[in-house]
Amino acid sequence: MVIEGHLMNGMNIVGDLFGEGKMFLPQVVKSARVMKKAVAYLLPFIEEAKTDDSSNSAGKILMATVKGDVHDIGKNIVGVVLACNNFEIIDLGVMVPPEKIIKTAIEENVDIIGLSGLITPSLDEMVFLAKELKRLDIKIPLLIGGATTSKAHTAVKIFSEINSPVVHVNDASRAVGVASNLINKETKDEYWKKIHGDYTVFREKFLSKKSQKRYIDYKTAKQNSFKIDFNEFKPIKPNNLGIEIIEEIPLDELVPYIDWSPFFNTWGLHGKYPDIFDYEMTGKQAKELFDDAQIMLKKILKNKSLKAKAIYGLFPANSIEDDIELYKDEKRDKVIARFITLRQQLQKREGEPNLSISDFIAPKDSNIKDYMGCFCVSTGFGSDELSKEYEDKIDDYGSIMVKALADRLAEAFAEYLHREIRINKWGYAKHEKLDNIELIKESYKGIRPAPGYPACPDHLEKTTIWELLDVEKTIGVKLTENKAMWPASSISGYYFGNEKSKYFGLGNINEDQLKDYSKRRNISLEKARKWLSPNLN
Ligand code: B12
Repeated sequence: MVIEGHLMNGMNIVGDLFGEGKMFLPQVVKSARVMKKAVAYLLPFIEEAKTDDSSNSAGKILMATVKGDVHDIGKNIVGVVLACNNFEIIDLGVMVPPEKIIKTAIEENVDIIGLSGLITPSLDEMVFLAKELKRLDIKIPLLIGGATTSKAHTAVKIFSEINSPVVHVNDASRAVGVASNLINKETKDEYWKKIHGDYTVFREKFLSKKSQKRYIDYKTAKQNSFKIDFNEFKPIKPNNLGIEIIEEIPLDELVPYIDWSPFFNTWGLHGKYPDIFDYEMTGKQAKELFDDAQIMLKKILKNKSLKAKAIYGLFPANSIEDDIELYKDEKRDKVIARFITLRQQLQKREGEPNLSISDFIAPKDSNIKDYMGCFCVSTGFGSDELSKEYEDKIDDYGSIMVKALADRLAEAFAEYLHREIRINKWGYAKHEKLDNIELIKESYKGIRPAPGYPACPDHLEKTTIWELLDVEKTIGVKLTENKAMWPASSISGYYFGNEKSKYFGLGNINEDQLKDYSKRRNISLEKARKWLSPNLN
């Protein structure tokens, strides 16, 4: 009675207010904490409540981050929101193989399977699972979510591969409505009919729009490269060539480099820090959340519960067409690594180049000595253990907060190290004087794109960085089979020092570049297609 009549009624109000936009995510997660703690306290006294419990369940939902992916903040948030609304959640965690998802779904007789993923290789894992469900004639609806997913991916790549309903959910506030509609016997057919119609039209439009875009052949794209005058924009030799390991850096050195705006975004509060505190609707919530974060951050710093480690290397380098060769030393006769880049193939307006990041490095035949770097930073050591401590205390708010802060520190570390590189280690911008706001705006010279980002979407490049820097052995950051990094709060990327280098989006490429890429990478065409699938025409 206490649980069903009082606590659940309270949570239902929280759920409704959240759905109506009158309550915000941090408040919902905190309310859920109160509810869960109260239930945990009461259960031993009212054992029979367990049996009553299931009868009141709004439905059983299995949640999992797919194989090879390590991210779970989004999934965990959605899990809490659904649980607040009477859904029973079976959370299988991260890196969950498809066989385990399907086996558990059947054994537990779940109503819905919810999949999450942050990086693009996870998209294919979701398609694979959909195909498996179809092959095994399992008709459990799928919910798709996570930063890299989109309505386009769900409607174009998954929808056609499955016999049961599949819905993309880009926001925790939509999850309850979608799940309820898919489970409720009275609404489910009509709801799916509507989504089915919407996805069918969306898919057709998407495919026809795609075919209207004009692409040029790879050879012509290479001829239309971005041409830097390397005599005018002369490469600067790094002060320290070679590899350096940063075994540990005190976390408080990183705090000034934190970009807080994405932190609010994680918690569903959108806006720029610190202006967000003045927003009429969400300002108060944002401030409360920020204050909670400062308390947690202080604890983390005091107890040293997270460890920050990094490794980077700066090397002599030259480009050969779309490859970048890194050399052992200035003799430049021993290649120690080869980065394989991709080039834009979309037809550009007159005078606009088809970019590749290899354009930012002087070509070998120019005989100009150029340089390049790569790195991996992590602030995630200790994060899983600390968030588990909060989970064990039935505190999802604390557990999610730990991970969100670890991610902020990872970004801050990447920013800190990049600044060190520019000013000291490489030293090409030794007179740079930028404050944190200018750093966030990326007003500095040179770039640090990360494999997976729009200019260089090929996640396989991380394998080259790992081999070159021996990342796993030196600092302990591992790559999963789909090239996600563990611990989750890690970033890896390249350093380009030329002031003409810039960020851009690769867009889609054609079959001719794919074939050339597979040869250069020395992998089968089929494998190349799998890794580059989000960027293929
Ligand atoms: C913060 C962030 C990070 C953090 C980690 C985030 C995390 N722990 O989840 C850090 C800084 C560590 C990071 C690292 C990297 N990142 Co990053 N990152 C982001 C960023 C800016 C925001 C993602 C985020 O946390 N959003 C907030 C959370 C709460 O949202 P969410 O996960 O999407 O979840 C919501 C919904 O999707 C939905 N949802 C989620 N799951 C589910 C499940 C179900 C069933 C349902 C119904 C709903 C649902 O509800 C949630 C709540 O509303 C995005 C860009 C963007 N704007 O999305 C890039 C982005 C995700 N990152 C990207 C990349 C490439 C990387 C790196 C590979 C870069 C690199 N080489 O180092 C690494 C990978 C790290 C690793 N361990 O492997 C790419 C991914 C695309 C791709 N090409 O693969 C993005 C899209 C940036 C980009 N434009 O290229 N990243």
